[in-house]
Amino acid sequence: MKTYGKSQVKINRNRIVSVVFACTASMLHANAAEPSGFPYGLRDKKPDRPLSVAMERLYDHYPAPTPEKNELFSNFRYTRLEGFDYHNHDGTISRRDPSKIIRVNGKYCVWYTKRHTSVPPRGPGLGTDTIPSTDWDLSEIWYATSTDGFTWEEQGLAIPRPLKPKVGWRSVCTPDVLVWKGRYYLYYQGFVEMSGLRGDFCPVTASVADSPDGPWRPANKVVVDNGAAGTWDQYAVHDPYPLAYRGKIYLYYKSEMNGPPNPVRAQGLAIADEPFGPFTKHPLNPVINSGHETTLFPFKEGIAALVIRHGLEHNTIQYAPDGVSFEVAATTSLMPIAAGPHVPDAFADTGDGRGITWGLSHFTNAGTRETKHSILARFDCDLSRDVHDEWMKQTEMFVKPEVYFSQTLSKKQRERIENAAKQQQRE
Ligand code: AAL
Repeated sequence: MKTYGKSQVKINRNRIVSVVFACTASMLHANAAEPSGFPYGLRDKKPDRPLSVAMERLYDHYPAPTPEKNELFSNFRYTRLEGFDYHNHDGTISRRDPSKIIRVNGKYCVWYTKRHTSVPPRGPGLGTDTIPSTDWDLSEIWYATSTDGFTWEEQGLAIPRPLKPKVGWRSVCTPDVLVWKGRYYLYYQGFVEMSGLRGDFCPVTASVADSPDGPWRPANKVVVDNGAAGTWDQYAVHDPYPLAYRGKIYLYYKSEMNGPPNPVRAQGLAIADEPFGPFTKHPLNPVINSGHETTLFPFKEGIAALVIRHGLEHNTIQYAPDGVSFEVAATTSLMPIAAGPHVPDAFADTGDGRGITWGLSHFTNAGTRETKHSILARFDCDLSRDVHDEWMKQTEMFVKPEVYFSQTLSKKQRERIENAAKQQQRE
C-alpha cells in the first residue's frame, strides 16, 4: 500500500478523504495478519498462496494479469475510408483482403483484391468467363496510397490476370507484400479454376518490382504449393503473409482442413531464404489452430497473430516467442476482418518487435444479396509497446441493440424452440 507525501494531500477535499482512508487502511493492514482470502486489489505479482486454476492462469499464462497491462490486448475502433469509389455500391466493384501497409517515400501503400465486373458474383453455378462466381473470382490486384491512412488515392492496377494457362489466369487476389534486399515482392493467390467450383482451391504465386509502383514481374510459377494429397493443406494455400524473421522469409498462410459442412481453418508457416523459394513448410504445421485471414507482426523476440473469425481460438491474440509455438495471449471482440496492419518493422528483423496500432480490414457484407461486394475500412488498436492508449484497453463494447438483433434466429430454429415450448405445455 502506498503512503502519500504532503504535496499530494493538498489536491482537494475528496482526495484528502481518500488519502486519509488509504493511510488508515494501510496502518491497519500493517498490524493485521495476512488476509484470509485472496488479497483485495489485483497486483502484478502473483500472490504467494494457494490459487484456483483460473487465478494461476491469470499470472502464469498471460503476459499480464489485467487488460490494461497486457500489451497484446486491445479492442478495435473503426473508421470509414475516404477516396474509394464503389459504383454506387451496386456490387460491380469490390475491394477486399488488404495487404499489410508499408510506408515508402512518405506515403502509406496498400495492395488489395479488386473485382470490377459487369455484374456481382452469381455463385459457381452461374459463373462464366465474365460472370464472377465469388466476390474474389475474376479479380486483380490494385494498390492505393495515403498520407494519413484515412483518405486513400487509388493508384491503379498492380497485378493483372495472366493469360491462360499461367497460374492466376482465372483470378489473382488476396495479396501481401514483402520488402527484401531493396526489392518489393507481392505474394497472392493464383486461381487456375473458378473459385467455388470444387471449393476454394488455389496455390500461391508472386511477383517482384524495384518500386512499389511497379512494374511487377511475375514469377510465373507456383511459389507456395498445396500440400501432398491427404494432408491438411492439400487444396488451398490462402492469405500468404510474409515477414522477415531470423534471417529468413517466414510466410504464414491459411488453409481449410475439414471440408463442408464444418470447415476448419488453420494457419501454417513456410520458410525460405529467397523470395521466390523454395519454401519449406514447417513440420509442425498447422502452427495456429484457428482463424481465417492471416494477420501477424513481430513482437518482442517472437511473432504475434490476430486470430479472427473461425475455430475454437477465434477472437484471440496469440504470441509465439519462436514464430512457431503460438499461445493465446488475450481474448477480444469485434476484431478487424482480414486485417492488413501497418507493421513498421515487418522486415527489419530486429528481434525486438514493437507491435501495431492501425491498418485496413474489410467488410464482405457491404451490399445486399443481389449487390454483394466488399469494402475496405480502417481499424485502430493498441497492440504496440510504444503507445499506451487506455481507451483501447477497455473490454466492454457498447454495441447497439440492432447489431445483436441482426444475429437473429433462423426460421427453423424459431420453430424448434416454439415447438419445444408447446410440447412442454402439453406435458
Ligand atoms: C478471403 C481469404 C481468401 C479466400 C477468400 C479470398 O477472406 O481467406 O481470399 O480465398 O476469402
